[in-house]
Amino acid sequence: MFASCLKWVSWNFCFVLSVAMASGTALVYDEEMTTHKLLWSDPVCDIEVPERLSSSYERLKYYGIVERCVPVPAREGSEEEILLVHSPEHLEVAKSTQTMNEEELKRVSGNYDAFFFHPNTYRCARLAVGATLELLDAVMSGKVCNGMALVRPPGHHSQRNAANGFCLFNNVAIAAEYAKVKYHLQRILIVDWDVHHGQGTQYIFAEDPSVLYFSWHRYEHQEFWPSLKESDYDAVGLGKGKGFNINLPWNKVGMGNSDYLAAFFHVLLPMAFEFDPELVLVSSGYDSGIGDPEGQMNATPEVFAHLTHFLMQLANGKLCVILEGGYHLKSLSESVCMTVKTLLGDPVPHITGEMAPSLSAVESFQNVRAAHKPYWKWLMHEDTSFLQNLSTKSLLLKKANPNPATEDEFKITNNDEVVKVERFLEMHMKNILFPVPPIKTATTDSKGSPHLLTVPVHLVKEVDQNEIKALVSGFYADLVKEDKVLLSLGNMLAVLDKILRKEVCNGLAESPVSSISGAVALKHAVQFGFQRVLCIFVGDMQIVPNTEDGKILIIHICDKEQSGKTSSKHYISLNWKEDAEGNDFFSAVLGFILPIAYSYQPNLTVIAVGPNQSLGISGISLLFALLGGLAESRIFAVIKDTERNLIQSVEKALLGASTPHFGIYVPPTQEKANKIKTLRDQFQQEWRMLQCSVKDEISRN
Ligand code: X5A
Ligand code: ZN
Repeated sequence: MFASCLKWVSWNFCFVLSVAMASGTALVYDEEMTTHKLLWSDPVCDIEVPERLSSSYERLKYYGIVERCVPVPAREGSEEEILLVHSPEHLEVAKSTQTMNEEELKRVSGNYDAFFFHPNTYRCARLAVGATLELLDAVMSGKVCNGMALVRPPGHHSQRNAANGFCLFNNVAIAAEYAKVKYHLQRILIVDWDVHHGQGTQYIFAEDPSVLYFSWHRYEHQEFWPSLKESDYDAVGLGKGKGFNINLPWNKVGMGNSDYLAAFFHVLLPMAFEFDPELVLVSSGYDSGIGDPEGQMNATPEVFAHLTHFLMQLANGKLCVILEGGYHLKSLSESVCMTVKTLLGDPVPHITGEMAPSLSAVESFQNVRAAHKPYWKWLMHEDTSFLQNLSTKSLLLKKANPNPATEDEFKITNNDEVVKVERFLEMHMKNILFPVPPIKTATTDSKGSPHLLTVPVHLVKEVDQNEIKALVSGFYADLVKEDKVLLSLGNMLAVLDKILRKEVCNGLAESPVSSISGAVALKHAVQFGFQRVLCIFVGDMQIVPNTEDGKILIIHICDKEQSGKTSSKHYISLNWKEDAEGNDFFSAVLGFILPIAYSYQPNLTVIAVGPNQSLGISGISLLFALLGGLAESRIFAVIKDTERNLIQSVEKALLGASTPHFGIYVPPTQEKANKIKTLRDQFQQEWRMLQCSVKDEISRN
């Protein structure tokens, strides 16, 4: 009976939107870049093979992704463009290799740490530069919103006057300089998620405050290549560039999805939002992914969908992803596909693995946060009193487990390992990929008032109120006496059902009684069979559903202390009143809400707003943007019907039609910073993604 009722309601009230992303995703690829190859035997360089490019592109074709992208042809970067970063001498050496024989090529290659020349290397490297700049132009001109360039040779190790680590010209660094000159950009963020430190990029921008460079990298207390002391967390930049170089060293191998996500929550994203870039460039190496012989990390391909999704919330969506490393062909190509799918606006797959960062990762977060405290407002109130002298790197933090397989042992098992991971990934991708609902967003409009992007729909009077009553009376019988309430609940359930049945990805219901609607929605989703429903409730809650069985997790954001209801693992109250001048909610979302949400791993997210909400449009938009990667992007908005502007803004965000503006960044006051810290301390044993410092461990040991 309920089902038929809902169906009936949905036919009448529910209308559905399918608007494509405003501007699309560029893909830059040129097969010629596969001609650069190693001509002699060299165990250091033999992993950088042409198949890295061709297998990535083949996989994109296999998933039908290529045809969904805007093809952008590569071109050769000009000498002038290369000279934006490199010395004339370096350019001349590179140019001179075009006519060399193998013996000469080998000799020149030997002048560098881990590089090989082929007669067509110079041409490929110029194509790599030009491909990157074409991508940048496509994004900056508004032809597309974002995009990826598949290039070889990679760039981030390359320095003003030297090739290094398979890199000849620094594609991403050239792009940043080019963007400064051509588009007068003043704030560019480079995110280097390659597993190696892009020391070339660090050197180039060390003194430049207009380029914020973030790199995480396998470090192992300086034992891992390129084994530089300046790859550690205390290299923060030089001169005017102090604070604009962020190094997050990984001191153990085996870092996984939760470590990478926690690094974004507790290190990169707060700085990135405070920096407020006009453009984001990704030095996109996938050697940080599972199976890679260089990285020895454990992150699975879908983590790159999440990372990409987060970066898409910056710089009004202007995001250019440029390939760097990645040497396990299957891991590389699946991860590339995850990245481009996300750029296209597809729902983000569920992240797998236990959501708890490792102790070693948390040590690194703590160190880099302490090192950057002088330069970033969001860290102003960071408690670093417990730290030993930062310049003498604590012995406590030194490698505890001297148990690495020897190089030889590793090489023997290497091939088995590659095949093992291939098989694992074959299964894994089948498990996490799911059919994208043909329609992105469902919504209703109880008033029939025109929306910016929606067609007005009027309520049909002949709704069978008794049927809706029967449905909701199972929940809160006394609240459904009014017809108006009843109708809005019927509407809400119609949209929710479309989401639960996976006919649409997300949805929005406006309601005169959003608090009741929210509560009914939670109950209904659980009854439908959803095991973990995350609810962010903004405003006064009239009904707090029972959360004891863990099937619902409520984070309640309200103005004043709720009387009677104390926080528990599954009901968390966050008293937060928005700042009048701008948005100071970043620290709460990144440092608290997001880590809890990822620890919980919901299969549905409900965001309910009103009445008396203590956040404005900017803060609420931030919630939608950052929580949108959870629950396969299954997100349901229930909003008080009088909030016209908010409804329009959320609708656009759900459709992916625009990146909402989050307002001027305001750092948290001491009081608010303390509030977050206290809550983190209170909940970090239960919701482990909250962990960003290890002082407890240190004092305990
Ligand atoms: C781009 C990149 C790695 C060089 C490793 C040399 N380079 N041992 O991943
Ligand atoms: Zn690398």
